[in-house]
Amino acid sequence: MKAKKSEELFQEAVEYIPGGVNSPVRAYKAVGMTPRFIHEAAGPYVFDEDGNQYIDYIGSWGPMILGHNHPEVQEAVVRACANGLSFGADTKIEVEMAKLICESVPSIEMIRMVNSGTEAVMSAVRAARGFTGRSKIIKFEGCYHGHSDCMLVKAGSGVMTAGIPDSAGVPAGCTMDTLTAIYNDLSSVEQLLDANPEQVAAIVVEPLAANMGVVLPEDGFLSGLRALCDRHGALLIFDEVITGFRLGGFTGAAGKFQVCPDLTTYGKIIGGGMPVGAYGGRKEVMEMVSPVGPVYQAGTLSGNPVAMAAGITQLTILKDHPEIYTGLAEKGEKLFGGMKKIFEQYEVPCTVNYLDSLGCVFFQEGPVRNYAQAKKSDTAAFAKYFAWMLEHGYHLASSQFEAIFLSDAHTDQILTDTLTCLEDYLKMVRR
Ligand code: KE4
Repeated sequence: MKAKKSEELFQEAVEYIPGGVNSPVRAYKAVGMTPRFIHEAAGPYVFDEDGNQYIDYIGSWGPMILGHNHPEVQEAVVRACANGLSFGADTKIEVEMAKLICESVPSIEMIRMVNSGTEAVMSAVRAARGFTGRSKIIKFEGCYHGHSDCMLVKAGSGVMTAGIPDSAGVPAGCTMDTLTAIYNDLSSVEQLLDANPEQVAAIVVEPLAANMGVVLPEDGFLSGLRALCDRHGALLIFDEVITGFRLGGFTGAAGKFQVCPDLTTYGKIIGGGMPVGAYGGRKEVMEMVSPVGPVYQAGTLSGNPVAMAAGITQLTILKDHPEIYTGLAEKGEKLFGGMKKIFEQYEVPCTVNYLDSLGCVFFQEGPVRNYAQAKKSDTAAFAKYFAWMLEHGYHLASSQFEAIFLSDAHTDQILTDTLTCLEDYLKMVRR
């Protein structure tokens, strides 16, 4: 596929934007290729500036669960624009959005809109610290919760090690209260809690990890975190920026795994493709937040009416059509289960982790149940597979440590064709 216009645009982009991208993962650095500049999208397709069509398995990193440019979402945005783009004042639609989520998700009694997942997690952590009066938080190696300073922590080692910044520009003081545990390892969490008695405000976890590739919570892990939080007086924060309103249905991972967090963060799907994040949970915690309580948090475009129109339309479609979720689970089984079989058939060492519409291919024997194991993957082999799939019209996340996002728009034929393309790749590699 020719990529002349993308190459020209990328050359210009790097002159004006760091790395030529507004978010690092888009730079294709992990695969050493020129990123494709997307001109438009519809349903399961994206089209680049050179006119190439791709089946899209990124879906804007999760928001496009109904497929791109869903007509009802687009119409709602156009209608909202006609009334004005932003008022910086209360609007009816913000109340409708908050009510929809609070009435649908058992653990959410109150919710505050923000503009990104990063902002949602940053604010939820602040609310938890304000509510408990404690400073420390526990996160997990390999989990990503946005780029707020306290979350940019090098994978910790040892129980007593204070968090070490994992980015330049983050002072040690910002991460010294961030402790790092091992995903699916409750004893690593218990050690940190015991070593920091009555100091941990919250445990922040991706209830299904999707930023080290996809790693599923093992039986008892999430319920174990719930029990540890109750025993130690810490809050449990589910970062559902990816899993929210995707995994297992409208009530997300909390519903799927039947574990009730104290706070939940959202992003992506609740914006329908527009910049929206949110955090919510127990009323007594959320009422710590300004202007009711002493925890400050604000945002010029929070609850923006156009963004709310996109988000509430998408959420309403999902709520009114639960069959979409059974369909997504079936699509996931067909695609990821099919990939698993093909890799086994061609005796290529791969581990396919998946649940419902989220999955990924680790180029290694496996199993992959935490970050240390995920890091053993053959990223060079991933890059070759990525390049083949892109060349043959499949737009995948350009990193071994990201997810494949399925949408309602991915048809059975598209999944069959994707599996055929994978098989053709393995035949070529094996020759
Ligand atoms: P944003 O600030 O990018 O809206 O959300 C941050 C965030 C928080 N929590 C979880 C679990 C997330 O996955 C994310 C962001 N996800 C990445 C995809 N791995 C966004 C893609 C990007 O960084 O461009």
